[in-house]
Amino acid sequence: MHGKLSCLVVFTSLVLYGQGYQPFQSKIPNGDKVPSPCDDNLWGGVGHLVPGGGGVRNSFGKAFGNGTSWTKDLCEADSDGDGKTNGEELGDPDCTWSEGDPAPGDVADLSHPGICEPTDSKECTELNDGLVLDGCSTYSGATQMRMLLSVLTLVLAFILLF
Ligand SMILES: [Ca+2]
Repeated sequence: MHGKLSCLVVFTSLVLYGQGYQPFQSKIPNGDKVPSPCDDNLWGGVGHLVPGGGGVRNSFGKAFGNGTSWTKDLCEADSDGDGKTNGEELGDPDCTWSEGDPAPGDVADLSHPGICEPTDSKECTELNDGLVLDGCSTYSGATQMRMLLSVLTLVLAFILLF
């Protein structure tokens, strides 16, 4: 009885931790390969202020909206204001990609569509307005809260088990 309940709790915890951005990654070109301007890691939650996704959205996330698709308008827009269109940043400069197509472009040429780069330029410092600072501090905000919830759930599962 306790075993089944614990499994359910662990499963729910993992689902909660994993959700947030993954359903959206497949809706934009190279959605799971967007580099972080802060380090060598990927920025999984492309539309969010923190790399792990969840919480407040960045300019690209706001433009993307809720569950919409990769439209020509979104592709041609420059959401972060750095002079490159969202399509150029995500490897689809001609805006020909559709959900389900193979990932376009060269991974090495990708950049973040919701963060003005180079981040240390004067214009980008203003445009990003603290965004990069938030994102570059590890486990801030929503990510930290979700990790805490997962750990608490796991602890509860072990208490129930033993
Ligand atoms: Ca841009």
